[in-house]
Amino acid sequence: MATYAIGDIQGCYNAFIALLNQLQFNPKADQLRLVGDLINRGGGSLEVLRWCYQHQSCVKVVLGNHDLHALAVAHELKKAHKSDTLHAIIDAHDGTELLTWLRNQPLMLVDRDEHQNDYAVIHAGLLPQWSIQNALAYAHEVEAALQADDYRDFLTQMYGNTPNIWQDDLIGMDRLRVITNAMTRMRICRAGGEMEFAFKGELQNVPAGYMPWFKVANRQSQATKILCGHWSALGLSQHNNVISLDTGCLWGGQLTAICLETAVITQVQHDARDFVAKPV
Ligand SMILES: [Mn+2]
Repeated sequence: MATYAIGDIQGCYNAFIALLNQLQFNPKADQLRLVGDLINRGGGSLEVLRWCYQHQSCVKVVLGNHDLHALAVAHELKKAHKSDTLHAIIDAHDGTELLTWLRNQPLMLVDRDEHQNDYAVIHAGLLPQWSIQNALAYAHEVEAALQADDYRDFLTQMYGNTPNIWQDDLIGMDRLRVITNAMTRMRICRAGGEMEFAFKGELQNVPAGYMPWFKVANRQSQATKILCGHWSALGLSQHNNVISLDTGCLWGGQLTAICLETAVITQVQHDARDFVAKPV
């Protein structure tokens, strides 16, 4: 029995299956944790989503920015980007069922591996002021909005970069947007937790005054192992008790898994069949 966490798949279904084969993943005995951005940009988004839906007994996922974007596009609340590959899901006979399942997934997981060690999973990051327990409660606030009857209002208003800093007394959509942006989009912030969203580059090019979110001194969540993705230019990174697993499979890199019980890393190369030809 083993628990594996896998980085951003983004619709790279062939690479995903190759990685499961490499792991000799056994759905009856092993467990999988996916760090979000299951779909979009890669050509196999529908197949990845179906696999997760059909393997709910052995896989838990958290939502990434591309997963939330897919929900907004599917409900015609946001226009698709040129590089989006969501039509196959939206047009599928089981598309509504799959997207309803996706909308009911969490933003954050806190769980215990087979060796009884606690770990947390998020797509992007946690703000320095947030303890694991507080962050989990904040994630639940967004999940409640996603699962409410008026979830379309949330999907419409979640876009935007402000406010860029947390305050305990934030209310309404401002509060939900800060939580969503930190957990699904943040890569870097200032020491005080002010987020910046434009930077997507490599570690050595982080703008002055900013740092990776996991390197902020006295981060309140630092005692818990955290698994995340989202920052492909960072590559596989294990610092400050944070394991970042997005190794840019979609961009010609690898898809990466870590076994939580043994810390063994397994990687497969991207599969060109997952890439969608650019429109001429
Ligand atoms: Mn992402």
